[in-house]
Amino acid sequence: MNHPAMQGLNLNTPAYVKNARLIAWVADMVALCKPDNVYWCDGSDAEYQRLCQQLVDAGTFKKLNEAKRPNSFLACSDPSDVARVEDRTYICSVNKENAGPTNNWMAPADMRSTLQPLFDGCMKGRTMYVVPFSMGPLGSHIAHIGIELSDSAYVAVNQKIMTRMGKAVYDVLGVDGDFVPCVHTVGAPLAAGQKDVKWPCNKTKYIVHYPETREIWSYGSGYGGNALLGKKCFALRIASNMGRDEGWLAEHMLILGVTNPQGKKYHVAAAFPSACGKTNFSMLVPPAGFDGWKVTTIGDDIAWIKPHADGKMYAINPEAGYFGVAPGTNMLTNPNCMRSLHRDTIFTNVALTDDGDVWWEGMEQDVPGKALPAHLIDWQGKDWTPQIAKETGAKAAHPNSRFTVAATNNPALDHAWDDPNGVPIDAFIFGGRRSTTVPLVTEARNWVEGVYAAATMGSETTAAIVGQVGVVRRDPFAMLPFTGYNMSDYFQHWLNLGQKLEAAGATLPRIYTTNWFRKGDDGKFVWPGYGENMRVLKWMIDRIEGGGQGTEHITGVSPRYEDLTWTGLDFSADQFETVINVDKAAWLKELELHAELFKQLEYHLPKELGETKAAIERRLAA
Ligand code: SAT
Ligand code: MN
Repeated sequence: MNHPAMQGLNLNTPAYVKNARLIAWVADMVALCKPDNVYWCDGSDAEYQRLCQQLVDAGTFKKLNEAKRPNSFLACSDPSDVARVEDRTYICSVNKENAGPTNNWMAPADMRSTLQPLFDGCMKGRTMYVVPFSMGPLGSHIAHIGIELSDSAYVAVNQKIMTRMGKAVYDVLGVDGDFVPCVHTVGAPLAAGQKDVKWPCNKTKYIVHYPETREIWSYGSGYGGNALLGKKCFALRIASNMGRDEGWLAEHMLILGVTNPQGKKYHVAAAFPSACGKTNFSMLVPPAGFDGWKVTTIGDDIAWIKPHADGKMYAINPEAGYFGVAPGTNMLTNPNCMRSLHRDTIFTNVALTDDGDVWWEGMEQDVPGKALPAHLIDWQGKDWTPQIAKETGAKAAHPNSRFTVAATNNPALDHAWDDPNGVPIDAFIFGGRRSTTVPLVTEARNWVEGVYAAATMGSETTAAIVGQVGVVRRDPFAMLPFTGYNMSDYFQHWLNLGQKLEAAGATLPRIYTTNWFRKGDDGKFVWPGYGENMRVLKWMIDRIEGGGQGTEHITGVSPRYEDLTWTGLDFSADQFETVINVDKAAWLKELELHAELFKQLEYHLPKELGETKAAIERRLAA
């Protein structure tokens, strides 16, 4: 073997790293990727500052105006590398059936021989960063450790914010602890003397998961979920496999706490597809008329949920920061988020103002009549003026532009956000983005009906994925791109877990579906959304407490106009009808789409789902 020792490259392994499997794996990866240097991240603030400065010197980062946005940076990516690449994402399980029809699959041996020549020498001229991280509070029985090897300093600094990253991970790992190996390269080796570009990446991209051996290999992209491997790759695709094997859930869900004026607290976990407002919902500010209500954030994107001995399901946020969508975020839509971004933030693909601050579309929507900035540098480094935007439609910020910020910056952070035991979940919400058909909110009458609703959820695509925006597709549990095994087996796992807990006498969390996105005849959203979603949240809590009323229909129970609290909002019964009504003709069409999905997922599809569909059809026909 072409070992690094034989090439004369020192691994520089720090004395505090004692895990034999880790050291051997790093040596193997160094031999394969052939970096010029190996750097073991310790996660210290000094290291963060040093790496950020290095990124500034390399032109990847621009330091923002220290007076306006202290300790913050802007990175602008290559225009070809701006979002997750679902068509390049693979689940390489031993058997094709285990990846299922919703995942790209290649036999592990074939994928390994495809990747081998790509990774061979892929880090030449670069430094390999060894990034130790814990998904979940360090040492929590729900948490897991990952080690990411990356040739991107951008990844290292983002991981410092997004995860519990640093030296302390090695104390938990010990000499023989387990970790998920994650290898990442931008796929842009440098020849001797070759000048680097600001955002190295490769046209060829592979985001690869080996579920049985719990490995992640990512090639060619430096962006978001393609490169920050703790997030979608580990915390969802690999962790969903762990959860299935070990009896827990890895979900694409925010987690929030909501406290009523009497001081009683509830916890809700809510799944929405990427870029559909999870961050906003997790930081919700109750509107006028909701004095004494408080919403606090535990997580904004991912939940790991385990049943405990008391029969309740407890959730932790495996992440430690938010990688949220910038456009549309403002003091009206999400004031807590805007306050989080005041300092210590990495922005990616937003626009730069002439005074060294950031801007994005929808940032100042809250100030009526406020003029647009007269001049900006857009995310591609070009001049932007309102005139240019008018003439060409050019966006100053990319629609999938992001901020990376620590959870601890969030003024609405829940005091239990870091609790190793997690928080007990009272309700699950599944929200699609649909301009028609699906009502504002529906409560499932039981667990199976809830699983059916989540499994058949549809949503219009957003800029978070490379491809066409606004296309309705089935997105079961908002997990279509993230379930790391056969989708029907995943449905079965949900059913089994519910059944097991119910049989043990537990009260299961209620399951709701929501749709904030219905449009009127004028093509505009009817429901005001954002803080006003509190009205829906309160109805759910009323239902949990046994007082909330509603009306039964084909897929569950929805509120009537009089069942929601309207104080402080001018929203008519007619408008409510537009967002809540269940149209028979539309649902007949909708059920055809469910049938299509079930046909695709036929292999191992739980029979309960077919039965639930038949029951809906009977109610429709009645
Ligand atoms: O790019 S990420 O995967 O981190 C964001 C998302 O698509 O939700
Ligand atoms: Mn997400």
